[in-house]
Amino acid sequence: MANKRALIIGVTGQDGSYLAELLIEKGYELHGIVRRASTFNTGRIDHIYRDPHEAGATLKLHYGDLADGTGLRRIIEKVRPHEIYNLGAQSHVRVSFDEPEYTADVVATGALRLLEAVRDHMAGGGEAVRVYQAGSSEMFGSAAPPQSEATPFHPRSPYAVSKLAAHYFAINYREAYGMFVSNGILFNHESPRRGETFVTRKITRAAARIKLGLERKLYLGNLDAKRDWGYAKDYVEAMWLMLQADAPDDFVVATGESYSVRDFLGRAFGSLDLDWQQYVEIDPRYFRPSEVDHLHGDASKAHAKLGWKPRTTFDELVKIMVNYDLDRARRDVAIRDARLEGRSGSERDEW
Ligand code: NAP
Ligand code: G4F
Repeated sequence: MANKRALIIGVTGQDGSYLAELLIEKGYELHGIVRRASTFNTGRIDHIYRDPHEAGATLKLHYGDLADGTGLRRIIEKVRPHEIYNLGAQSHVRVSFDEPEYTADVVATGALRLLEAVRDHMAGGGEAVRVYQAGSSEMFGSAAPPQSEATPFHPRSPYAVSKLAAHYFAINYREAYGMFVSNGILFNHESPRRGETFVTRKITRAAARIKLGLERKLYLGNLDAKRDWGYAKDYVEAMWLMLQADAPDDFVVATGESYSVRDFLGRAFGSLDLDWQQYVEIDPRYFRPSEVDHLHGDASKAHAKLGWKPRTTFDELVKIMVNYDLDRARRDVAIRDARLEGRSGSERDEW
């Protein structure tokens, strides 16, 4: 493994950060693509990043964007990766209804830009590159559960349509050019690093803050939707396994259990001895123009061919997330109290 180089697009995201930890542990020379932002956006990988001037730096970062094909090509020429994990995306389904063109550009055309860059790199004499394409259970949309690799797709959002285009670009580049491109069709996976506007993290964060008196209400949309929720740390192992297989293929990655948003609320608030019904209100702005009602994956192919299985149960996942958010909320309370120290009574009331 000593000389294997990997490039992660989307290294600053939830999955990118767990995959980075896994690949470093496996001894890869690891490179990541970071989007330019006006503030630091590397919070999820700060713990593994070292200043490149320091000895032993294991993760090298490059500015790049899936909207910028030329930049992607330059990075690939420079890094000469053996494996590329394309995790970059505008990944929020509700937002994709507000920004459909941008979502399609980054998610669908971005994947195409990457495949073209890899194709040209190899045609120009570069070593063979294996590509992982981050597909989504959203592509199944309204298809009846349980969903497997054999289930016909019926996407229900601009995000899902874009992911499906990327999925078929990957298959086409496999068939047309013999490239090693594997599609992971991952069902929802969560963690304490999940973005705060996805429903699970929104719930665990709010439950913890309500418990400590930092917030009073949580506004949500459709509580009836059912999802097959797993733990992100388990799922990045499946990504890696796909690129170690003898041949490229498509794999569903899921737990095989599904729960409603209402179930998640009950577990998260219940674990803090709170009754969620006293705190949750419905705000129609969180409804989607077209919803995905029920995702429930069948990952038997990944189990049989990759030896992959989820390790973390639904209850363990909820507990991991609630405990993390409770610690964060305690820290916020401590910071608030430190600020209040020394203020007069009326100043405290204003705060
Ligand atoms: P995430 O936390 O939203 O991370 C997305 C990553 O993509 C971030 O690093 C983000 O950078 C980066 N990115 C956004 N726009 C980009 C652009 N134009 N060019 C390059 N990078 C860009 O998502 P995640 O949950 O880790 O998911 C990883 C991938 O799997 C995504 O493609 C997602 O659509 C897909 N997926 C996720 C799930 C799930 O349940 N988590 C399930 C199925 C599929 P910033 O940090 O700067 O925003
Ligand atoms: O947490 P969500 O926003 O995740 P969603 O839409 O299932 O998408 C996630 O999983 C996909 C895999 O299937 C990924 F491809 C995608 O990138 C992303 O990671 O919403 C889950 C459910 C939905 O049915 C939504 O309508 O929760 C419902 N929901 C109810 N109230 C809410 C809310 N979702 C959000 N984000 N915010 C709410 O207030």
